[in-house]
Amino acid sequence: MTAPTLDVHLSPDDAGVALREDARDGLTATDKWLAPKWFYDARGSDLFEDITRLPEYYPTRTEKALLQAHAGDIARASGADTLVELGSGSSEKTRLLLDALRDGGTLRRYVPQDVSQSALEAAAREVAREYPEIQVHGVVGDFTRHLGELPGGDHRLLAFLGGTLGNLIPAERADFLASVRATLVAGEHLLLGVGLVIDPAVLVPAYDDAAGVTAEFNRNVLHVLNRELGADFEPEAFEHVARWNAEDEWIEMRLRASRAMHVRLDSLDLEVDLAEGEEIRTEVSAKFRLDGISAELERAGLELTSHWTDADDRFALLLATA
Ligand code: AVJ
Repeated sequence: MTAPTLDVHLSPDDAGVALREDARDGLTATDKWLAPKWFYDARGSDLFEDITRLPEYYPTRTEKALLQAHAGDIARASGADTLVELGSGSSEKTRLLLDALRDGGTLRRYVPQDVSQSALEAAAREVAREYPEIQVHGVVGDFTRHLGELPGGDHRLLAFLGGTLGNLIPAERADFLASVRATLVAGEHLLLGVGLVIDPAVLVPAYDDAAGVTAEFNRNVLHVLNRELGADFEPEAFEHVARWNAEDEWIEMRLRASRAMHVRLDSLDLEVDLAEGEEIRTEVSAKFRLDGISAELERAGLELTSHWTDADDRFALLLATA
């Protein structure tokens, strides 16, 4: 086995700078917001792992079953020598794709990309150990900014799984897909995992589970601000809200102030007032229709070549080519 190589495009301070900017923009806006990427400190990542095992949260297990059933088809259709995984985390899903590409005889390299250097190093080392015959090349970066820095290759498969595309609002999504198109050379592939528009009676509980894990995950962003920005939010004084926005076809997670509050963020030298009942939007998780996402891909210069959905049409894997 060769030791993984690592490219670092984020300095340790980049995240801090971005968090300060986001927190100031979001908390001084008329409709307050915080970006979902700030959920994921160590505790938030653990809580998300717990979410993926909740009975109500179908996306992770549905996507995994789709990959189990179709990784071979994806490997054949892409013929990829390199699997690039955007926002790689730790996932078992990686193995399903790596195994299929290895069995297909094309796999030479795995390129995990993530914002968290520590998570990436651990994941890269583990894959290098399990797949001694391939090269592992980690990239510490942000998928909205550093796609252009990904290592090139003859035949890459870019995987963006888990429904994370849904965290981008439509304008960000168009930018992201355009930068994917700009990164890929003709014949390379993009694999997307996206949640589909389904009955809100199934969808909403996936974001508002009975055990309250998602509520705790949502409030975790306030713990992050307290620690990183010297803020004095009282997370327990915020109620978790998960709402289906039928017009935009996305789930919105919000934190609702249970009473009027005055919050101080020392590192920003910022004071924020919240009225009783005022909400901070902490996440959008867009759901898709096949014709809509196919048109979005086409507008970005990508062609949807295959798709697979589960029996209940809750989730889809989409394979597109440049
Ligand atoms: C990791 C962005 C795909 O939107 O379903 C889970 C995050 N938020 N429960 C999603 C999440 C609330 C998740 N993604």
